[in-house]
Amino acid sequence: MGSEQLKNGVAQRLPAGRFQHVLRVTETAMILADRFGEDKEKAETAALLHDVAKAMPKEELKRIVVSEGDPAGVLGFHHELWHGPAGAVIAHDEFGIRDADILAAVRFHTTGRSGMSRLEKIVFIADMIEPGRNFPGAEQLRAEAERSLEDALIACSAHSLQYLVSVRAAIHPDTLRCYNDSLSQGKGALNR
Ligand code: DGI
Ligand code: FE
Ligand code: FE
Repeated sequence: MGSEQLKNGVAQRLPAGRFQHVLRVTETAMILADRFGEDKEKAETAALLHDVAKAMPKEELKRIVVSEGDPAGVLGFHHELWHGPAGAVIAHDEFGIRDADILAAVRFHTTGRSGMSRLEKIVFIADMIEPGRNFPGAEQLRAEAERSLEDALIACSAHSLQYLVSVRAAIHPDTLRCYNDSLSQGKGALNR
């Protein structure tokens, strides 16, 4: 499937505003791929598909996650965590994606995880820093991503964790593992 065909398929599954977010994430992911030596085409495909399941009804997402045995254990957490794993299934079954790294980048884009590949980091970070994101602190995250993928991961992961704690959201183990693992790879750890 070419990238135009992929774009059309994703556009059909998403409301216009969400599709625009996907296009901005894709552009950002391709810039990061260029900057940090990742395959641009893989970054494009993974970013185009990262939110492919975002508009599906909760019951449908749950059905897909249950059908594959919920390997990451997301069903006990907020339903926002279901569209990544479900999206990976859609990417495989409906879009014919067989590249394990692309499928992992879609699957883990919301929580992150320990031992993320370069492609997984790129999609995770691009999702947070795309130009439409204007939460306080977004500029700082963009600045980190100019220099180092590892330090950007620490900054994005820490920011997301702080936000989740501030709203008293339950933290998925992969969200926490992503943060802890990012500290061991970057220079931004405070060593406590
Ligand atoms: O799909 P997007 O809106 O583009 O972004 P996303 O998939 O990164 O995040 C969706 C939401 O999931 C966001 O509001 C933050 C939330 N989230 C991320 N990790 C966790 C989480 N929510 C809970 N409860 N626990 C987590 O560990
Ligand atoms: Fe998402
Ligand atoms: Fe997204």
